[in-house]
Amino acid sequence: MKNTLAIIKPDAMKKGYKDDIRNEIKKNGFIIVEEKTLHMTNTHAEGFYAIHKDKPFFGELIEFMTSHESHIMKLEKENAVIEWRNLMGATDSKKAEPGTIRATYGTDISMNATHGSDSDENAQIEIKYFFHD
Ligand code: 3AN
Repeated sequence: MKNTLAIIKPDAMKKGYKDDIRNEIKKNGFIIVEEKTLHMTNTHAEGFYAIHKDKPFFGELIEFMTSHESHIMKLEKENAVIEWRNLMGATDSKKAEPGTIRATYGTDISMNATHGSDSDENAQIEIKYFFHD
């Protein structure tokens, strides 16, 4: 599978990191096939993160994801899901390896700058969710 869904989240957008993160993505051999900037509504965010609806951090997650614009991208590269997760680093920015996007641009486990699909199956679902293709 060559595609994955990436999101530059509200914290990174607010701080003006959109272009820096896009450049890192391209420098690392990904093609940005489709992209759009979107201010998620509650409905968007709750649908996207439905898998986490019973988690204690769900309310906080929705509030964060609807707090500002996000930049949504369909990425293409061989082994896109794994390659993008490796470039992002660990979910918690404080634990992410130096040099990864989350270490460089994120703050902690909730404000972690970017999202990436966690499997080929979810990548397909998430790409459809935002790009309807
Ligand atoms: P990843 O985005 O690395 O796949 P998930 O799917 O476990 O991580 O979590 C989805 C999003 O939920 C994370 N990107 C993060 O913003 C948020 N999140 C995960 N765990 C926590 C937590 N313990 N407290 C607050 N937010 C969390």
